[in-house]
Amino acid sequence: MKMGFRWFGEQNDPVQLAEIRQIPGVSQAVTALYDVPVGQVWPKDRIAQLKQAVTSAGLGFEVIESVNVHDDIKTGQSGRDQYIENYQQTIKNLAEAGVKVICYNFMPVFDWLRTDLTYQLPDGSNAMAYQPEMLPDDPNELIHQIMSGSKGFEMPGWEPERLAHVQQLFAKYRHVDADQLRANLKYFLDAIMPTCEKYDVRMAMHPDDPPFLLFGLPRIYKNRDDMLKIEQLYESPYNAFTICTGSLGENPQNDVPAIIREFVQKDRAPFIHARNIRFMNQTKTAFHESAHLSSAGSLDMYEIVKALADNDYEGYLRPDHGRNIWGEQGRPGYGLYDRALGVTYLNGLWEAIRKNQ
Ligand code: CS2
Ligand code: MN
Repeated sequence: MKMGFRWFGEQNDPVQLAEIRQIPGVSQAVTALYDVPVGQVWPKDRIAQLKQAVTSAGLGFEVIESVNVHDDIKTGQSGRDQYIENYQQTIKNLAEAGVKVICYNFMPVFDWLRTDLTYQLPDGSNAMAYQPEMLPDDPNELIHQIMSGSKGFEMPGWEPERLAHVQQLFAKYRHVDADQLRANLKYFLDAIMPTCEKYDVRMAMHPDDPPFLLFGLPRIYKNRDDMLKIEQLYESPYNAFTICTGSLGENPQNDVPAIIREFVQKDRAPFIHARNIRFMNQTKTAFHESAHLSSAGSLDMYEIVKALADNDYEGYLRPDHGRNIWGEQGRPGYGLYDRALGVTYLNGLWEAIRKNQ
């Protein structure tokens, strides 16, 4: 297992690479060029600069999260071929810099969704939460709340400049159901997989978060069945998954350790996001994120790490969202402290399980 830590870059991340370097057992920075517009080629010189920053801090530059996929590709618009060509070029450029895994997602319109980014836990820390009753039925209402600032936060994919065009975006998806979205994914995979195979870069798709239907938009990576369908679109170890324990775990039907076992055994899981969540109601439809410990949430992190250790997992793993603790401000879910505690706990589980094998 190779432990990574997400870093949002010099401009955007209050966490420094030098700090990440001091977390015991972290060998990789998981990062991206955040200012290249979606759909454009990532320039070689910018990749080289980023790599230089990461490697000179003593960390590896082998996992990118994310190279986002343009909505024209997801919706199958006529402009998609150009965007796909750009994506192929980005894969080549990243491969030349030694990148082995690219995390991406195929979520329509926006990335993850929460109803609160600073939900207060009993111990005084803050975490992100999702309570469906706080969500308006009409996405326009939520968009309005976010744009007017009354919600007080932004989420990836919900940036004001994007929301300005969000009506058009929703309109583009009006005729895209789950089968069509999968067909568009197949078109994309058919085009990029030969490049991935040639340059030895594995694509690792991130689950939909939360893993259930929202605002009538199609969602195609919610559970094991979805994964089997995606796998069949292009049979190759390069067509692979990011298994995000928190995202999949938000649906109590998902047996996360079993999913990990199956897909690690098949060599389709080069990247794992480890995170815990706690259900907040009887029906398990609401949750907040929690510290990584099993006892802090609803997921059994021991079983999750065991599923990896039992299968001699050699891929990459990073702690996913943590809480904001010890007065740390900054990016919700991505503070230094709680994720660092998560790393230490996960490494402890790993060592104990391995020594007992
Ligand atoms: C991440 C995702 O911040 C997060 O929760 O796990 O947003 C992830 O980076 C993207 O969906 C992957 O493309
Ligand atoms: Mn994740």
